[in-house]
Amino acid sequence: MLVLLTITAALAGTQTVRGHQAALLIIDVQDCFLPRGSLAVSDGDQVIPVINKLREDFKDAFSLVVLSQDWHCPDHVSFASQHPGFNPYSVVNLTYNADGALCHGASVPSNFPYAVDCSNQPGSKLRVVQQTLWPDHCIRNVTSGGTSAEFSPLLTMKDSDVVVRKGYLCGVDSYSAFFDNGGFRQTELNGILKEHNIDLVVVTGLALDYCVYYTSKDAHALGYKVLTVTDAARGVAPGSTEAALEDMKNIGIELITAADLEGAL
Ligand code: VGL
Ligand code: ZN
Repeated sequence: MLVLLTITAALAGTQTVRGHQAALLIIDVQDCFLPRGSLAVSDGDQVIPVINKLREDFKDAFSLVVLSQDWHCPDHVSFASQHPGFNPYSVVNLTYNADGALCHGASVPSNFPYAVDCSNQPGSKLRVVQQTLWPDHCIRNVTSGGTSAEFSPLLTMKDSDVVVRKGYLCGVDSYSAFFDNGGFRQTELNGILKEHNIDLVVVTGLALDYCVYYTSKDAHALGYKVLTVTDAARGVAPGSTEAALEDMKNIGIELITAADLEGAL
């Protein structure tokens, strides 16, 4: 009897999200993606109050809050500025060797830093990855101006939050907070979620058609239940945002609004 009472008391102040161990993932809510940022997402700042309210309303339900941070070298391979003759938003093919090193190629001239000569490697060992070229953005340790990688000062942050950086290798991009775009290496995110016995992730942030999309997809592929909160996210472009939403829905990722999640309590 006493045992039962104790358990009931311990559970009284604890919420869950639909009975799961839940983590809130806040993707890339950084100055570079916000108004005045060098890769500003339209209305990107409107996600901030929605995310702040979610974490406040669910503070007993999220056992973990993770913020991802796009964290690029000043001469990152995803920057159009590094590819002479190519403009932002054009798409190039990047080739990687079996070790995940960037190879010299059409848009990667021989003087490109940190690229290697792969001409003596068998083609079967090489991997081609499509890369959209972006304006310079989210440069590591830059704390002011358009390319600042800082989190928005308006975003609620707590000491217990975990920050996961991505895109920090100069020669490969990383949209997902789990893996780089070539699938060569993973961040610490999956390990952290496992340590906390998380089985459900609620995904929010920027940009809906890139980092939110690929993070949601990888989380789903890794076996997590995934709820992506559409009004706590914004896309870079309408066409790719529609396509991302459609793909997530087809895969079995649940697209919800913040109000739907409130209804789950
Ligand atoms: C992102 C493009 C380039 C994102 C990051 O956070 O969605 N998009 N780098
Ligand atoms: Zn980036």
